[in-house]
Amino acid sequence: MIREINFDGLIGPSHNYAALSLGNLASARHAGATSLPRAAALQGLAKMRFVMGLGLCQGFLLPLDRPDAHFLRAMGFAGSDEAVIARAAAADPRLFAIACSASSMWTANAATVSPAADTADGRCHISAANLSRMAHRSIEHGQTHAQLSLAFADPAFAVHAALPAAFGDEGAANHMRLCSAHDAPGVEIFVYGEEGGRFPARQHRKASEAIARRHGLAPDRTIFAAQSQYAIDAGAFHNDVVAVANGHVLFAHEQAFADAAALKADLARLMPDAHYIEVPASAVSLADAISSYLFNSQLLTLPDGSMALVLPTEAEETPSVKAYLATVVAGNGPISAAHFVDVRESMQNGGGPACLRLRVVADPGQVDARFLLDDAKADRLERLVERWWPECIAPADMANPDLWAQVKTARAALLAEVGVSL
Ligand code: SUG
Repeated sequence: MIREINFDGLIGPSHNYAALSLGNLASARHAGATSLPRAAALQGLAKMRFVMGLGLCQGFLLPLDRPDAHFLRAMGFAGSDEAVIARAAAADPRLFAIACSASSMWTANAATVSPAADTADGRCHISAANLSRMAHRSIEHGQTHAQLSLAFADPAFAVHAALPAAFGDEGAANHMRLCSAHDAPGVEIFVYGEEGGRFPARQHRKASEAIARRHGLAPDRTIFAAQSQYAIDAGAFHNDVVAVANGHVLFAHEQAFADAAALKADLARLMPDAHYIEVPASAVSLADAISSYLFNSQLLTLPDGSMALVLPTEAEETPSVKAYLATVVAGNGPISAAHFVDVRESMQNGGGPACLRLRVVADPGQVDARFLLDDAKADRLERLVERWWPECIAPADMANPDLWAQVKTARAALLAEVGVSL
């Protein structure tokens, strides 16, 4: 049966705070902080369990090989992997941090997914994202593409390599889909940024257009909408920081889009029963929306047909957001529950519940079962994380070769447990 499967990024053992993402305020604020990779991965697994517990299908993607010795070799360091790592760590700590990032945990940036019901050839199309605007993220797509090709090897899927780097593409974080049911044809909305503001605009309109073309989407069911410069300048480095869609609902901040009126009109024309829930700045300021990650929540259709939000605990701790959510849940609108999960380690790098998952609408029977989760596997993964993941990484640890040996061993143990070689 076709259903929505959330593929969360299993948080890798190299998770650290290196302030690598210009325009991502949480990442900048945690420069120099000590990370807790073991706690981070356990928080991520607890979220996956929670969503499974709501009766939904859950998958996961594996962390990439870090430090990335191929990248360091390309940057001129020579020798064995150990030598390359030691030399880069000593010569250029900032460059080395790029090679170490666990940023592939945010699988909303791994790819853009167009379900089979939307595409010309009736296959589910998945395009790895080039993430070319941030150096540490631009080195993800090769390994990500290889992993997606393995997980979605069935002919029901068409997995594409990333677009040329000249056109920044950040994957599903800048893509929304509205539909009457997950397996019915939908309206796909591609949200892009325009240069000229305080921070880099990460999603290029031409990249969005290329994805829509290669996925074979019908032009009359596809919308391209610009992010508001105001939102990017305020720290909405991806659209999913200020908007989220599911089923016939689009939940967005009033200041998310350059031309919200045009988006509403397009949507009303293409999907008359769409429900646009716009949160006014008078109820929740853009600053509160961004610091709490109200919109970086998972908006889920539960097995009984109702809709629930899975939000970060930071949303509950922000008075304006808490008050707003109480009215949403109490009202007669489509969202009837709000649940809070602790993903603080990821949040401190600007990644909320929605960043940590890639939605794929498909028949779970056509997905490689090694990438699907059940309670027994979650138990095993938790034991493995407890055993192998470093407890903490402080800035001074980044030059310690023993840490990187442990990180490599931890990932190897995970791949062996899951039975995947990548
Ligand atoms: O690309 N943070 C990520 C957060 C990605 C959030 N994803 C979505 N919104 N979908 C980013 O900015 C910080 C890494 C560091 O600073 O160490 C980082 O890459």
